[in-house]
Amino acid sequence: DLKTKNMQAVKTLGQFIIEKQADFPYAKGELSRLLRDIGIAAKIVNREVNKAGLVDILGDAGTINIQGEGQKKLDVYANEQFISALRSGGECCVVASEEHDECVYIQSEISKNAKYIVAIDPLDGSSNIDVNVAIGTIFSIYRRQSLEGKPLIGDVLQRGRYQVAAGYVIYGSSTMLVYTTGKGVNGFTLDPSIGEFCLSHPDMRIPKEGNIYSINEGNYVHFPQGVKDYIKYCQAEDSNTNRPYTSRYIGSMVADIHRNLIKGGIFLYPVSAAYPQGKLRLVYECNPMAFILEQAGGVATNGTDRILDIVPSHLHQRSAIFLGSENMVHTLVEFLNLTGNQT
Ligand code: P6P
Repeated sequence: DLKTKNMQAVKTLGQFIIEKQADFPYAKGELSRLLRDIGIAAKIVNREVNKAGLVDILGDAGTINIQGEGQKKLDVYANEQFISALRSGGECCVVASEEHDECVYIQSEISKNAKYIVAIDPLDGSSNIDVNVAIGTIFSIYRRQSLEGKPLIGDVLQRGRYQVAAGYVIYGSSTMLVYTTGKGVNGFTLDPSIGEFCLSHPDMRIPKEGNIYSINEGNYVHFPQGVKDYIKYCQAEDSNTNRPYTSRYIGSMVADIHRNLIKGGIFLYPVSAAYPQGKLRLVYECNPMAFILEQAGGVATNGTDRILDIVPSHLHQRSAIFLGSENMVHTLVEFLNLTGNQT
């Protein structure tokens, strides 16, 4: 019957991770356990995000993070949850978090020689918490290069192309976890009735064409000329190329990119007067999102280079980013090349 059929159709994140472990012949289960630990922390954070309006977890924690931004209690809480899950899971030897100036080294007996490194933005878009807009967690996983002992900063500042896995959680109308281990992208929706992320979006692919462009047009006057020209291109009438496009901008990176991944589109955060290097962080925002979008058939660039090829020089460095449907990003790059001034 339908109920049995539905029960059969449900595949939890845990079952999926174990099933896909077979994709990696030498896997001994460390990455599987690491992904499971992240999934568990995401469920705990989700519980607090969902009641943020009800308990005194809104408003400022009275502390300031490296970005000089007032920390909302929820992003401090999320940071603590993910780091403690990684600490107790024993598969991660160092965490680079948006909420910490320096790396957090996990030097317990079980973790100090662990194989993996995690870079994470525990709660991105936290300025949206108080207005009930979807927010997200973004994570990126590398294999350590140094052999043992305290990890080196070079273990953390690896090019995005060396990511072993990357994913995000979007705490929206439903809570989803979307991740890749380099063999495609899969999306899981949290079923609160069983407390499990269940496979809901297998093998996600971004449409090559799209008609959504996402950019904060309030910064228009400061954009490079090529970006201005591309925005006018998006707004021009041309039925042959399905223009004018639709403008959609939530102001929460995970939400904007998740929508474009499903519907097709381009997300743009160019340099601006306020952010001459771009606003979004290379290590724990741009690289994981670029890995996911490429794995879904999309493109991610800073205007001149593939995001995943950029050599990071410091933990919190920023980058311009243009990512999404292949044909849209390619058209944007043509506009940037026409004017010669990249980003
Ligand atoms: P702006 C949220 O603060 C964030 O870090 C990203 O989630 C989002 O894409 C971007 O900043 C929005 O920035 O300048 O448009 O408000």
